[in-house]
Amino acid sequence: MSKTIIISNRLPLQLEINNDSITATPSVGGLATGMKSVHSGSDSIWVGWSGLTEESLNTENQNLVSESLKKHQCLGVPLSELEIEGFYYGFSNNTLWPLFHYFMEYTEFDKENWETYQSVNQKFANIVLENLEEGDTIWIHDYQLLLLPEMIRKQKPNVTIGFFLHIPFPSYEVFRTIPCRQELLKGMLGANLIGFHTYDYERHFLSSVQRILGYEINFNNVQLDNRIIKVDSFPMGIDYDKFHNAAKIHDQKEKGDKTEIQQEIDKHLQDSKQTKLILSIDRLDYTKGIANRLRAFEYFLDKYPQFKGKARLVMLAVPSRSDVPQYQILKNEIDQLVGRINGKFAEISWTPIWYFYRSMPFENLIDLYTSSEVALLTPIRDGMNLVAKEYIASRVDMKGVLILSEMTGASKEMSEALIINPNNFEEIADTLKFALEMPEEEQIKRNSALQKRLKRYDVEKWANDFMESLEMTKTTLKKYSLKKLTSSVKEEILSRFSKATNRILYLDYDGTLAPFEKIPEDAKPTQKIFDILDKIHATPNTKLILITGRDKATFDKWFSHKEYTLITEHGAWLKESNKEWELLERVNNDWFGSIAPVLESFTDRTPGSLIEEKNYSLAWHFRNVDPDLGKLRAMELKTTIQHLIANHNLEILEGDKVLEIKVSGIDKGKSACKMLTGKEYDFIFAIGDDWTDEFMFKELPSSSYTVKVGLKKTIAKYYVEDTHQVHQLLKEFS
Ligand code: GDG
Repeated sequence: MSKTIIISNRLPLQLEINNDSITATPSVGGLATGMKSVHSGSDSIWVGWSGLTEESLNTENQNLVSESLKKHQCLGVPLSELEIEGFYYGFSNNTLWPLFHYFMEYTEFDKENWETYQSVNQKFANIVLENLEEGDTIWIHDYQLLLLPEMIRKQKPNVTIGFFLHIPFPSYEVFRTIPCRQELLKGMLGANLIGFHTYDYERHFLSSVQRILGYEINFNNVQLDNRIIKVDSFPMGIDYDKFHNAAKIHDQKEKGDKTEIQQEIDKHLQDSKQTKLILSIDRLDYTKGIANRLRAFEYFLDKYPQFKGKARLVMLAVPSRSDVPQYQILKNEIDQLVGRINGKFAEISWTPIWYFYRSMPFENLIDLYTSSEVALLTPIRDGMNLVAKEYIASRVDMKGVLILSEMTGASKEMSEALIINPNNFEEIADTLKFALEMPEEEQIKRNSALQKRLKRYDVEKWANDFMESLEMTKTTLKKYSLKKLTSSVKEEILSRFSKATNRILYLDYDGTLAPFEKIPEDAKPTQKIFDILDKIHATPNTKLILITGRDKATFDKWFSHKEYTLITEHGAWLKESNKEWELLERVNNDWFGSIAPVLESFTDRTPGSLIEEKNYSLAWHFRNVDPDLGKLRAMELKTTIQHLIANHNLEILEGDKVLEIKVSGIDKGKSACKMLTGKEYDFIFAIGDDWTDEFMFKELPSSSYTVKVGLKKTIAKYYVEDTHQVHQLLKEFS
């Protein structure tokens, strides 16, 4: 039976060794809860690190750990202290975490850590591969495992892999600074589906893929030669019912059943009934903007002194990654700030900040959520921020005001909250005042809309949506695999070829016989290409035609010493074996004078673009232009030229990163068909990669074998992946 393999850095369990026994407690975090619907029954395993290093376990313990993990359908990836140091603290948290959160000044690139990151990802891959069976689906989580999708795909090309990034994906300008940018992107692109929390992260990722790897993007799909990768946003939700129901129970508790913290809070509120609580909860992390929040609170008390004694900041900072130096520095900074602000404002009956540096049990979290009139969450950057959602879900009476940083993923969905810029103290202070004074009806109105959305798109819905989307990628693949030139189709074509008495083959050049180069002149035919073509040409009763959009002069230079038939400029020129060039169509170029200046002005304004002047057409190439600018300018150019060409008998042909203006009525389809007159061919074959080759596929007789290079939309009967596969196929013809 096929299963789902979930993979994350840490397993969703807390292990504890007591003498010779191990206790495993399931984690209660958002991810573990969300994946419950996916990780249930016997058809799923979860692969990850147990949290115990190899050094902390003897052989006996190791077996106990494995057994205990197995009971929870988990599989451990054993990691040593050194590996945790380089992979987790090093590359994941000292390089990727700060970079992806725009803290470039904290980003260190250490070659050894990068090597450990690669080898640990490979370790994960090996364990997954050992346990992978036909039909299994894989879901990989987060920034610690960016290389894993590709590592698995290399060994199992057809497996279905989903990848979800829980943190932001930074803009291209930031991402490009990391030396191993190509490896990271390629690693992620091993997946079939890549998910982010927001559309912004999605478009940043796509922009990096396009600019760094030069891959084609179609809407939200990355187009590779042999695969299409879907990229989409899935804003992660919370276990709404868990928080809402816990808050309901909390509100009904008798005094004696209340937690110690709640009793303390109640006591303080009784003493100072007018004091409102402003809540702040985060892991202690520089991305969460805790220090700024404290400074902004100080600014608020200075600006609006009437709130002294009337508002209190309750700040829970959960210890995190305390082995990383930046976190130790931050801890000291916060300790000092809290001390200074409390010292500055404290009165006998009131201290402005209650500060907890620890992790609290779930029921205390509910105490804080339900007791605080305001939640002040001001991350500098945050992938999503689940605390914001949990606060709203816990407000059973629908009162309470959420102030949320616009730099969180959650702010994109929670527009009824008060959205602030975490760097603007003026705005934070004014918003705090506004929140503390907000009428209850308005609070209820805002929160009811928020709650409705959080309840509907909860974490289970999120996980199921992702899995459904991943499932759908299989259908897309199937659609393409129907046209794939399989070995049986290949055999059929070859057998028809050898049995035929009169054969004709049309071969496109750029992107088909030769891969694209930055400068068109660099795509010269290699000896390998000549060898393949020579052999086909030497086969009796076989007409070999190279058919191209290129200009006559280039093909003349490259191929006139051979006897192949050449058709250039989409069919304007023909050169039969051992004959002179002849004009196939009556064309002129007296229109160049009115169109060329327009193309020149576009070239001047578009770095990287170039004009190619052919005998009877003008081509504007934008392969080396910034991809977005290229598309934009091409659109602009089309519109500008449209009314100019109306006066001449011209048309615009859109090729792969090129716009060509030429006399209308000339295309590869028409010229290919002309070559069929006067002779009966019982084997017709055409191959090409580009939009202009579609004319050929369309016009040639339906019995022809038509083949597209690359997984693009086509009317050809079959496709092959790349020029390498073209060569393989053509070699077999000879
Ligand atoms: C990463 C991304 C993204 C906090 N203190 C205690 C406690 N918590 C729980 C909260 C919440 C979770 O921890 C924190 O989640 P966040 O989303 O706020 O932040 P990260 O840990 O940084 O998570 C983030 C998330 O992944 C999911 O994709 O939203 O942007 O950085 O659930 O309730 N839980 C308990 N005691 C505490 O003291 N029990």
